[in-house]
Amino acid sequence: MLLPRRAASLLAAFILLLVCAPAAVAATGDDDPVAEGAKRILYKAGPFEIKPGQNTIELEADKVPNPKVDGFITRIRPDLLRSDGTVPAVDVIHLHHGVWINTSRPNPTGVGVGEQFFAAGEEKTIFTLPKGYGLAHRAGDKWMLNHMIHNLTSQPEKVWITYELDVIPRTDPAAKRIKPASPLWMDVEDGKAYPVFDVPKGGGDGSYTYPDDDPRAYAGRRRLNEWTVDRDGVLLATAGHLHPGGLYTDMWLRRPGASPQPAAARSSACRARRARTAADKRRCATPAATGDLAHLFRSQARYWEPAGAVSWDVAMTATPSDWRVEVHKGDTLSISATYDSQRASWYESMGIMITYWAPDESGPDPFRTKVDWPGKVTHGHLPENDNHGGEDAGLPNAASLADGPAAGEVGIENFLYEQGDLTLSGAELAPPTVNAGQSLRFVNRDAHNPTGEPMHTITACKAPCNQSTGIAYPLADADIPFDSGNLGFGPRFFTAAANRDSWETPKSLPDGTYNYFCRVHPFMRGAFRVVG
Ligand SMILES: [Cu+2]
Repeated sequence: MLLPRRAASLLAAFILLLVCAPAAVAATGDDDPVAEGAKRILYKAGPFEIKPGQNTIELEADKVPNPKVDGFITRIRPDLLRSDGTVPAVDVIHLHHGVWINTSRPNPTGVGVGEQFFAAGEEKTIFTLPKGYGLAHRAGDKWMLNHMIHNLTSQPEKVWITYELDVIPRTDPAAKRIKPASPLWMDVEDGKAYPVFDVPKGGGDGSYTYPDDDPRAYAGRRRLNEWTVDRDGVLLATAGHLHPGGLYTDMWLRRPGASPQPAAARSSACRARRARTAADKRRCATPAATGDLAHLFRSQARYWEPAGAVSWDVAMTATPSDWRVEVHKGDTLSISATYDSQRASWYESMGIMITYWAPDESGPDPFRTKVDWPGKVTHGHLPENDNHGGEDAGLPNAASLADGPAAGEVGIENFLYEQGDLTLSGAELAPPTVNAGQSLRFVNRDAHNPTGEPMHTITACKAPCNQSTGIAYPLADADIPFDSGNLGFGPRFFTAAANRDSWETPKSLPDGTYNYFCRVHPFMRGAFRVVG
């Protein structure tokens, strides 16, 4: 069943690809100096009315202002703001992704409505081009925003997506010294409207690299994580986008017929001024390339989150400001994304690296010179990530509750699981039971309206899964994982929805009490029991 949706969403389904949240590029941070000749200006897209529990992908073509002068953009800092000027807490409302698209220029790496030149999620990477380069902007360029603002509560919200730009007007003398840089959109699921993959708990070898560790990735399709370089040039900057659980993204270059020259790599790398520490010197002994494959950069997730790689309290490293990599026409650029798989499953994960390059320029050859030096995070801990959760919330331990009815079906309505929800009381609190070998069916009745949402999930979490909700709790960390997908409806392609309203528990579950939560609204907690 496909429910009708707004015209804008249909447009969305028809177009685009891509998505989610990255943000790109080079080092420094929130206190970087304004580039010579540049003005730092705050732009606000919106306001966006966010429905209770919203989890939809939207395209906004009208409310996305941009500079009214010709010039160069050298830095972009993204954020989300409420009408009172505060940044919403990430456990209440968060920017799942925003992708900035210049519809006045084509997308160089794939299909789409335009040049996808920037993106951000809650990692809020600050994009700074190396000195001397800028993204060319023309007054009159039309910008569009593909955004997914995720409301983790049942309360409506109103927010703006903001982007602070450093702009050097074409008329400023400094603009004469700026060379144009162009974006390359690199995505492990490039071309998809919702480019996600799942990381199963226990998958891989403690960490799970996509696509390498998924034998079904790209089955029968082109390798979506690759792009064949279409002209000579030099890469200037990149940074990775990951979701919670993500550890790093890698970028590689394959050059047919190339072979590394380790001696040259060693000598040049170890003479390089960055090879100061013992770790750097050890790295000097490692050629940047193996065979015809060169490693270009690893964008590392630095978790400020005390619990580790489990929340949005993270910053990514971006390439050092002097990172340059010469690429040749016919080379293949590729990326991969690596997640922790020991602690939890990570559903609907992403791996994206927005990269900037200067076509027709030259630079260090990665088969001769080591280029994959460590990057630098673009910001520290952000205060919107202060509620980590995981404290006593006064909810019961489902394992100690009496059996509930053998319901057969559990409805979800008004953000409540109707039987066995840990926030209910009396008879409704008791976990519904299902006989071993049978299934319990969940139905999202909240989606039974023309919008098809809010979506809900039934996602296994480790017992007792009854502590307070925050950015790091609960997690999809049960030893026996299961997940319903997003029960609800959206456009056929341009949605996170499973486009069904129900899900049945696996028949293979052994006897016991199972805790679960809603990934979309993690304050929603429930339990059911399999009985022999
Ligand atoms: Cu929900």
